[in-house]
Amino acid sequence: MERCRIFYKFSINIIVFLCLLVASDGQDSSQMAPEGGFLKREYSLTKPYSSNGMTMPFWDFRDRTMLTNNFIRLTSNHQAEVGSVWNKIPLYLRDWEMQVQFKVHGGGRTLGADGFAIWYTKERMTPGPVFGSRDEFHGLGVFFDTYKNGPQAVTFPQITAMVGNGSVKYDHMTDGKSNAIGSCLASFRNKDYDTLVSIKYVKETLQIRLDIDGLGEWRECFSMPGVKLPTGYFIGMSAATGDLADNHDLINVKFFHMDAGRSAEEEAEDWSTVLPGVSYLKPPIDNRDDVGSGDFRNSSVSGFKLFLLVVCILLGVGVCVVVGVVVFQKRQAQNRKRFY
Ligand code: MAN
Ligand code: CA
Repeated sequence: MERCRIFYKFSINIIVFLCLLVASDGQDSSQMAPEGGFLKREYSLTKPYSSNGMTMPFWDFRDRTMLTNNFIRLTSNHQAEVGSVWNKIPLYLRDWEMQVQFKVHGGGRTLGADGFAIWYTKERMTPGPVFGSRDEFHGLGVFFDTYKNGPQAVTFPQITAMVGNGSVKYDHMTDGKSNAIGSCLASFRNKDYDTLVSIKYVKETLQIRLDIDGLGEWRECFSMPGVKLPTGYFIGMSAATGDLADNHDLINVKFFHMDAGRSAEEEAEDWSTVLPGVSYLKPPIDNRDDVGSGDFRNSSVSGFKLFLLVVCILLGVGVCVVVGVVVFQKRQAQNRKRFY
């Protein structure tokens, strides 16, 4: 009996602990600084963005971009607009992570356009046809594409990344499908909670993660090794509308220098002359993305949660069985007493 009671108490404690762990696991981890990351203020963009409403210390902006106290609006919900913000200081860090909180919203419940882009490019402040910025760029473009221009059978919005070497064109009519190095389906329009993206570039691996489901934790969009991006390029964001429109708002940008544990020799290497490119190219986007072929499923956080849930259920069943057996034995004993 005593052993049963101890087991019962122990199990209850474990269940409560695991349930608390499941409930609290990863809470708002997306809003915390990444491990090994050092915030760089000169590449970040946080409130108050401007002391005079006209200028920002480390950033330029142009076209329809509007500064307010609470957000930076790249385009408003009107047709044929472009806008952009560009950091002023060339970035000489090899390993970094950028976390951007954004809000894309508009009157169209299911349709808005065209999206926005986050850039790390040689060129800056040049408007053009790629989400409000110039084509044939050198460097990285990450596109938050809300409108399907192409005929492919994929669901939108899609997040797509492309590395340009100055001569590759972004193909608007196929939503950049042919030159994408990775993509995923991402429903981020008209959310009433915070929506964030993390772009992490450490040891030549580009990883894109999202927090767009109101869970406060990162989920991987895709990861691609062998991405070559030189130092000395600029960070920027741009957006565009067409016949359809959306408000494309930036809430903040937090930029971290990441400690990649590089050797002194590596640190001394000159990466400013490296040509932008990708050493291993996946086949272009195919329709498997549409049925969620695992872009979001290999999240280790959900795997861990599932494990905890199974442990909880097993322990719960165990406790029920033990309690059942004890009650049964007690009744048997009482019955026996009644007979004698
Ligand atoms: C028009 C064009 C396109 C744009 C759509 C949606 O068809 O401006 O380039 O993608 O509107 O805005
Ligand atoms: Ca598009």
